[in-house]
Amino acid sequence: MFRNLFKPKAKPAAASTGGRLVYAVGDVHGHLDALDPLILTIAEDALASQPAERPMLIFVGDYVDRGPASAGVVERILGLMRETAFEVRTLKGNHEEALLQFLEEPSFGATWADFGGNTTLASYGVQPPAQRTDTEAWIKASEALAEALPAEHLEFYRNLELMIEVGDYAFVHAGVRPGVPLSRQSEKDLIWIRQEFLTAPGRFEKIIVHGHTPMEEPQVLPARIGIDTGVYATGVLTAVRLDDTGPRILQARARRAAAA
Ligand SMILES: [Mn+2]
Repeated sequence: MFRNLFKPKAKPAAASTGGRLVYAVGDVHGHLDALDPLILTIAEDALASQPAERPMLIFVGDYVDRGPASAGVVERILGLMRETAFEVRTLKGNHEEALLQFLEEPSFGATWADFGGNTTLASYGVQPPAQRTDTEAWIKASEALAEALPAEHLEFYRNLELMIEVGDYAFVHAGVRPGVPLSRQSEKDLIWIRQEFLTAPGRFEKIIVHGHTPMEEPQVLPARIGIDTGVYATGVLTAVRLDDTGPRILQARARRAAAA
């Protein structure tokens, strides 16, 4: 009779993607040499998984800056969109915001250069100014970038998403502000937030899958999954595979040594 009172608690169900097979790729930062092998690993995994529906391939942003092949990374993602193996979805990172801001406001170039913008300019064949304070040179560089950017790339940067929700998961670039509903998060928080999000106690409305703050190891936690492993410093690019059985980490290493 008492047995009913002490029934063991049902094991909590694994978080769900609504039956969908989903892959999310961390911050690529111009490292096509790590993206290519990771895409291969994901494609093999997807083939072996025999999903009922076309798998989703989500990128969490920060395609450009720091690594040597920013333009090449965007070109590769556009290629994946043209193919139909995956439903490709792309989030906006703070580095893409910086690129767009530089096109509007050339004087921002000096700031952008401080966090890796010069490598993006170079990847589009634009010579970065020799002196970071040379206003005239930044105006010329901004005009040169506008000219060098293929229309498809500009459209790509302008149409990036801020949040993608799939089942029990929400994918964003940086994180979310604790205590604010997902539907009311600000763009600034979604692409820039760090400590207030990373140290927040408890859970959010959904499990947040994010990049932006590099960690040596991917972080698979009850409240969030961090997949930025700082490829430009570690040489390791990380993705997470999600379905109704839970998360699994997939990684690839850059072929060339990581830039210092
Ligand atoms: Mn970022």
